[in-house]
Amino acid sequence: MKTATDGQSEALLRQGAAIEAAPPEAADPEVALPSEGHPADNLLREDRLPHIWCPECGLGIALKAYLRALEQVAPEMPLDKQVCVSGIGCTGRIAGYVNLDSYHTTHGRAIPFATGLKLGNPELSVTVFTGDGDLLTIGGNHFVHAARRNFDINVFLVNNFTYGMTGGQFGGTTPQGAVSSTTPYGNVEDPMNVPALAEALGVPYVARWTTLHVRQLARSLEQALRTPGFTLVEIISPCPPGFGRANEYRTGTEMMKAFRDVCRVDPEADLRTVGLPMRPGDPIVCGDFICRPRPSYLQRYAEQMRNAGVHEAAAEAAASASGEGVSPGYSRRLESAP
Ligand SMILES: Cc1ncc(C[n+]2csc(CCOP(=O)(O)OP(=O)(O)O)c2C)c(N)n1
Ligand code: SF4
Ligand SMILES: [Mg+2]
Repeated sequence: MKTATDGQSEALLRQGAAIEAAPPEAADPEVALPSEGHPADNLLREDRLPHIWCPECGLGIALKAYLRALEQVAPEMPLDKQVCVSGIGCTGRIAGYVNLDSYHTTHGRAIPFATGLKLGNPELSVTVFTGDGDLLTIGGNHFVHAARRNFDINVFLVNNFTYGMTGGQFGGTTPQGAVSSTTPYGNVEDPMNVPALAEALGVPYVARWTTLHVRQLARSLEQALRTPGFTLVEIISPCPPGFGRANEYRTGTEMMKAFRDVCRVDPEADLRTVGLPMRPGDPIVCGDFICRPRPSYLQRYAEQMRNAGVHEAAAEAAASASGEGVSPGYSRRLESAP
């Protein structure tokens, strides 16, 4: 088992420290910027940039991991078949920045929107990029039922323990005792244990990484894109103004250092024990926890239509949509090492 204090994480932090320590360079008007642009330019909507995110927000890392995963699956799953759906929130902005067909819908309703989209055009690969408030607090009911149905969408959840966009109110993943703008004396509620909830609902692919685990996260998002049925990747991410500052992590860097210190990669963990109380020193257990395929909603639907001998076209569409013929080829537990 590799832990988050491995060489890769150390190297990332050293790189960050080197950037901090480097003396500012004087602008040289003779030095032209590279004309080729950024390697991710084709995957971003330049006209929507600069982004709105705060310095040290983890969302840029989450977006980059998503772009990387899209690049990896593109030979088999072309970009014009990839769709990104979001609700409202800082995380929801990802749908607006990524250069795909994308939909920025209402708060808490990304899952019903994505469900309709997939039913309407089963050939699409539909991904919901969502925040903890969006998915689990206002949108909790939709999450539970889409997961229970094993409906064929991917859900990439950025859990920053707060309603970041609206000023740091507490929500369904805010740790007990945490200070927020609406719990100035500390949150009296217990937070949800997201991987355990997903397991209880039978979700076939469940993973959790932090924004420090850049490579593991990108690979996990890629695996989710390749897996038929409902998939859930929880991405633990810093939000300095909404959660960090009031709760021991003054800056995003401090929170990333805390990730380095307390993360434990354990893909075999008992998911009942991986809740995130976030008391100082408490572990954040990460890994590709579940890779346990079962028939998805659309696969079952296709089979039913075939058996009934009706709606052949619908059955074919559902079958192609649900990944039949696009073999995920994964083992039950994915390799977690970088
Ligand atoms: C129906 C509705 N209720 C409330 C809001 C206000 N609102 C917008 S974003 C948001 C919270 C977002 O939190 P989260 O989903 O965790 O995303 P983050 O900003 O943290 O990424 C709220 C309450 C809204 N836009 N619509
Ligand atoms: S409020 Fe939090 S989640 Fe929103 S952009 Fe700022 S750091 Fe990121
Ligand atoms: Mg949030």
